[in-house]
Amino acid sequence: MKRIFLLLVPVLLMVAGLCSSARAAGSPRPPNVLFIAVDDLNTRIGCYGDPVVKTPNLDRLARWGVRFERAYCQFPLCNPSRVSLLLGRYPTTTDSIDFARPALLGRDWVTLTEQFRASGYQVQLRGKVYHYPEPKPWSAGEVAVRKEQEIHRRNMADLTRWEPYRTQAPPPTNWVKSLRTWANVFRPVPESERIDAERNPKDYEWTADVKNTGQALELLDQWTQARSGKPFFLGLGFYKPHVPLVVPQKYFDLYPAEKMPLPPDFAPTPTADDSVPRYALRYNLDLFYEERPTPQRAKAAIAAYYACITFMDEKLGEVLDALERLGLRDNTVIVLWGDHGWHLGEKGMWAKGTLFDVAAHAPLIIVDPRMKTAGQACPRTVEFVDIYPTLMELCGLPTPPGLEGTSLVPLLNHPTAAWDRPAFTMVAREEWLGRSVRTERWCYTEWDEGRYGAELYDLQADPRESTNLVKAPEHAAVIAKLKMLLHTGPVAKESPVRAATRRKSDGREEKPSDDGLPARPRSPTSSRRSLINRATFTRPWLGCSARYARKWP
Ligand SMILES: [Ca+2]
Repeated sequence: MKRIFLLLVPVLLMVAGLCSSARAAGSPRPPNVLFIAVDDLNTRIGCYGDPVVKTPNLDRLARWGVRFERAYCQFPLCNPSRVSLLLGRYPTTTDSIDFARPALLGRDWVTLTEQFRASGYQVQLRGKVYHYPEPKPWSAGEVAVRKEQEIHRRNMADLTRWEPYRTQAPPPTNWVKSLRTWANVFRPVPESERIDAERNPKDYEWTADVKNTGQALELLDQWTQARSGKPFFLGLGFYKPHVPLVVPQKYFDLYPAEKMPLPPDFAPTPTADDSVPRYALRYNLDLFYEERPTPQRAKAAIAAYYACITFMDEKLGEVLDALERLGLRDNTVIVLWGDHGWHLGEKGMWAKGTLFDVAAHAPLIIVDPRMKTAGQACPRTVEFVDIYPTLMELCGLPTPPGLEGTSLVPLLNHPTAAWDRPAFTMVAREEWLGRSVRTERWCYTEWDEGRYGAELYDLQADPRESTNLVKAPEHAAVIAKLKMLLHTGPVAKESPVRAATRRKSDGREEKPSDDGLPARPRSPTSSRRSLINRATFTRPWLGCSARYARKWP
């Protein structure tokens, strides 16, 4: 009991400090916040220049605020990206690099939503904001947090319950085998399924978006009528366009498959030239698992992704309409982000989990009705860890210690102002990381600190990252500078948990062979982290080009 009290003291002091500072400032009521997360939404959006998609409401939102043209996630996978954003720390700090939730217990980390709650906001979340339900804050006390962690651990241990909204398939008995049944699904909702979905809306992602949007509208109505004087923070997370790419027929009707453009570097399997380290490629899982799509199949999948975006856009429009109808637009800050990018056939890959721009780059739109920059685009390089401190500044709340991003308010005021911060994105392979640093011109990536290769792309001359310049002597100075950013910057450190894993595995690690490639993949271990990372990368011969298949031992 005494320990719990001691743990709570700093939190109580902090909460008291927040309340008193807000009161002392005597400032007008802070703005409301509408915080919109969109699962697996890349920048195939009208206002980002996509010529095919129909996104009138995303485009409307961009006209209300500032659209960040070069925003990067910290990790191109749902859970680690969201954990990083909502804790305001890089994945090397959170140590969340897969589907596991970080251990918040005993750490004085305050999540974004908890910080708003502690600051007197009415906080409600609907849909997928965190990857899992909102974590219990440390201030809830040791017993509550431990109980929540135990439930989470059990859920993770039981892989048949993994992401339960994926009910397109029967309950899997094996996580990898289950991919065969739920992956590769892209089609309109059949009539019979639609009826079932209405009867049991929890089971279907697209109806969950309908339901959650309805609940968000009810909350906005209630808060407006209640006139409590308290600002609100409404988090709304859309599941679409995450797979399965299934929405009603009318959205598919907008996108005739035969008219969909294929990327110039489309290939039936993950493909890159020999200069690209093979770890840069990722085995297709969400779409075209164990399948080599024809151009026709690939176009049909692209049409389905667009259909899902337009479906989501329509739901977004209902919320924006409500803000206008209820007179909330003038005092509501809006942030919309997609949790990472998404391959649609580029380099023969589908979905997420690579460090190429198409997977690391994601949409970010921030609206503050007090600003004079509505409708402008910001060309500077920004990161998702910047969102937390930005919201603190926009709402006049104190920034908790330990945040690793920088407030974007200077860019919201002057979108083309000078800005020299790079963006860091990482991804897990086996039991180590690939790390990228991006500036406005360059992207430099190292795989396991360069042990398994490196890449350099000139994003201005080669936005599709088709030519790896890492061995070009004329770029040695640029590489040295970028290498320094990776090795001395905020993601250089290895988290304590990962460091322990590495020390444990060092004894059995095989030395790279003469060509710098590992002799063979490590033998499977029983750890869940290893299982998931291996599932997303091992057996590449099933998905990679023949060239890569030959290289793999
Ligand atoms: Ca996602």
